[in-house]
Amino acid sequence: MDELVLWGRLNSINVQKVLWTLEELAIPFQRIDAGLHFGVNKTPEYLQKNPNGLVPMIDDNGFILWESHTIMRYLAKKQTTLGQLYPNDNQIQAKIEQWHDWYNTVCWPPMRTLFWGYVRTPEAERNAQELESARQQMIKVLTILEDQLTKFKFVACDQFTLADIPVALVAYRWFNIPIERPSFPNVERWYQEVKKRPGFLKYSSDPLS
Ligand SMILES: N[C@@H](CCC(=O)N[C@@H](CS)C(=O)NCC(=O)O)C(=O)O
Repeated sequence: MDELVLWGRLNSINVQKVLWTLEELAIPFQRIDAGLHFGVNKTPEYLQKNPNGLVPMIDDNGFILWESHTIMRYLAKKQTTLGQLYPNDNQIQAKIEQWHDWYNTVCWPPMRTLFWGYVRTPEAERNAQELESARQQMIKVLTILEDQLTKFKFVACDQFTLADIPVALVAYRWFNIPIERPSFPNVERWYQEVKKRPGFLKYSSDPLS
């Protein structure tokens, strides 16, 4: 059986979600750098597999899959002996999917603005008003997360699951950009916990780029 192939650069949040999941599940894989200055993702060969021209994408023995959260869930379902990340319980799985959708629609958009503004835009070109509005929006996002983490130890339930990974990668960005941050004690308590996971340490502890 061929080793799973992952396309994507190491500094992409969506690629990091998949890398962290692969680490948790101890799945062997090879990675091909793709995206931004690496190119690859806009070539006709790549676009034939993923017409969006985005990373990550995987090839699991000829089975092509894109969309980071879908890839994470696919990988977790493959490793049935290690089912803790995506427990075989319809309601817990639905909660995990709910937080994945929430990440896409509510959580990431303002964080993306802050990330691109502070990390990938020269200071002189930053739009202060847009950045402040995104910071305010992120405070609302974190208020929702704080409320959830007051009731549960982790994002979806009382155990670490696939719901924690994308949100922890957002938290890493939030805590590492030069902005004023109000205190969210339960988010901070949870973040200290998820930061210890080997997948976080291996793939998400480099300076933001
Ligand atoms: N919804 C997609 C979004 C994928 C996406 O936006 N990927 C970005 C990197 S984080 C990308 O490919 N950007 C173009 C590039 O890197 O060249 C997912 O979750 O996988």
